Amino acid sequence: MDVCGARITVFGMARSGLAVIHLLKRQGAVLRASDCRALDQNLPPGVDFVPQSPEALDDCDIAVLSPGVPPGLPIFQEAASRGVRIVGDVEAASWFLQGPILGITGSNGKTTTTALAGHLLNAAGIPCQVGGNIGLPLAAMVDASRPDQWNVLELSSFQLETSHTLRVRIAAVLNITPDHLDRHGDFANYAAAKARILLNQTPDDSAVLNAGNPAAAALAGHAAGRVHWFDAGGPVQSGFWLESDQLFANGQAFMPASEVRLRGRHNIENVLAAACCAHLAGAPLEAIRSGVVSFGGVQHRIEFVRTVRGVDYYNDSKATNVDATMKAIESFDGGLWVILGGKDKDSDYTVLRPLLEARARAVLLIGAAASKIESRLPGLAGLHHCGDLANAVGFAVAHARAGETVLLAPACASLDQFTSYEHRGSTFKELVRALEE
Ligand code: UMA
Repeated sequence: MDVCGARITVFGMARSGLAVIHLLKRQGAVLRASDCRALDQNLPPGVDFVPQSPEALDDCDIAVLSPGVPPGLPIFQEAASRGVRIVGDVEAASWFLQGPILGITGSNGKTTTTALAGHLLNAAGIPCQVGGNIGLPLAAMVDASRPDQWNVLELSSFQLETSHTLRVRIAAVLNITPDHLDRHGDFANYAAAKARILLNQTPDDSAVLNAGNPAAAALAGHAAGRVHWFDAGGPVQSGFWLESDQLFANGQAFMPASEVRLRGRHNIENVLAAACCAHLAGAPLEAIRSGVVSFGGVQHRIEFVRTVRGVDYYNDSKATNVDATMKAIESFDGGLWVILGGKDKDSDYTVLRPLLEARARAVLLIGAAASKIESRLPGLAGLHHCGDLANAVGFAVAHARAGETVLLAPACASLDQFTSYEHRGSTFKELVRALEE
């Protein structure tokens, strides 16, 4: 793609937008930067800043949107009617990326699966770099990309909805459950954004789908590539599965599930998906087994923090939706003090009731969504309004007994009280680390 001389406005000046600015500048584009807030970043010489307004689109050929900038905003509808091409950061970066893409999407588990897939390729000595929604913008990966190196990418619905020519050679869809409905409007739109990971596949490519998740499995009908299944519920026709506590690859047992260090059945699904992707990229089963055994997980995903006076503390700040929170709760047998709340995403909290009744000693509510969550769980025993994380941890310290577990798994976005889920998780860990024995 030749963008030399093209007039491009990049919207959203955080990690992705800035990386796109630097990439496109090197490609000779004429750039403008825009944001809905005041700029607190340094722009490269020759790049002007224009606040997010129709003027930012004057004389513009292409608008590049950072993932957090919704393409449904009126300004972008106007842009489209003016003939401006609207693309996301991943699409723009993909024009210049070398090497094949192994892409992973899903409502939950994609960061763990992406990190593990990269780890498995490393274990097998297969060159790769890892990035995308996991925290490294694709535009920042272009320079290091090579034709013989895999780009292992976590891809979000935000990034996929604005991708048009992106070709994902090995595309995994882990699960599709309601999330980001405030942005996508309804579940059908959200699922359609996820499905775009298969958009430009050819018969030479592979779709890796979760047979146990109906919305993910339904994508088989849209796959132009070969379909490979994974299933934590038993054998599948072609692919990876769990049966009798053994992980199988196309009929061959390759490791016991007990060797997986990550908690929870959902993490068995993540391991099966990552293993299937890595195998398709050329990793032998022995290397996959040793890679799985040496993988200790990623931060903010059911991350063990510390035991204080017999009480275990786990940080699952990445549980930013109801489904992730359910999976986190299911990973423990009971005795839970669950910290819930944050910025609501138009979520249905009523589905949490059976699990909370079965496994939670108490629910500690924080953040803007606290009252809504309470109203959706009327009469649930053990609900306490704590306001913020420090009070929730303080309450748990005062009341939890040895053998119980305090679990931050908020089912909400973090942005009412924190800058990101990472900020929320780090704050939790600091609070817990500061507790006295
Ligand atoms: N902004 C505008 N106009 C708007 C809205 C926002 O200008 O209408 C501006 C904000 O003022 C801010 C900037 O956009 O300056 C923020 O952009 P961004 O949210 O895209 O932030 P990045 O730092 O570039 O992070 C993005 C992803 N963020 C989102 O999708 C919300 C990161 O995923 C990703 O790691 C990073 O790119 C690198 O690829 C985070 C995330 O929460 C982890 N993702 C969601 C999820 O996992 O559920 C999808």
